[in-house]
Amino acid sequence: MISVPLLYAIVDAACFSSTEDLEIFAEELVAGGCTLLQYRNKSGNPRVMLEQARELKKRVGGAVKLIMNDRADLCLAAEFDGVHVGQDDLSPESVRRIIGPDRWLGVSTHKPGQLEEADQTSADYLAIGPVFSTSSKNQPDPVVGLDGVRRARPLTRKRLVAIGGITRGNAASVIEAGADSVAVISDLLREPRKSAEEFFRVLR
Ligand code: 3NM
Repeated sequence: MISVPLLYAIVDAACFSSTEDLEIFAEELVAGGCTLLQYRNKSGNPRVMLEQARELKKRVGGAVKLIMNDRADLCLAAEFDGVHVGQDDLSPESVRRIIGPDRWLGVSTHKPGQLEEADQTSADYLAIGPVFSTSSKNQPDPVVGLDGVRRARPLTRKRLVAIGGITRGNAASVIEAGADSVAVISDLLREPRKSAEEFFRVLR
């Protein structure tokens, strides 16, 4: 069983105007105590993605686990520690065949049926969301609320990561509802180090 930290920080390339800014953000998160980062780039230019991922690996790879969103091939190419896939990406088992038994595999789910299905795979952790409304994702699924987290908890023994609209203000309630970890984009952007520290303070 993997051990996920309480805060799962997502570095979304769409939020930065340069690779340098993205790297500085990642370094600040690490300084704030983050030990798990996901690199997300929905614009999907694979060359840019690999370049940024390699830079991240160089700058913070020694200190944190790095998860590649969507792309198993780029996970291997950048020597990341895992892959996170959604419902429309390669299936968890296809990704597992590519990344091998040791790298982490996470799967996004948005309703109980998807969670139960993903629970039958070799995924290491399952994400459930959006818990609250979010502006960081195009066409998000319907909000599941804290009740959605409570309902998800008994459906899997895998690590449960909640995502979507989670802030320092509501994170504790999400963990209380049964999540093992909260995944966050927006509420880390403005002051990454301070925000990460505050997340850990309220979640402890
Ligand atoms: N996935 P923020 S919600 C990337 O429901 C993502 O699966 C979601 O960003 C899901 O912390 C989401 O800014 C956006 O709300 C999370």
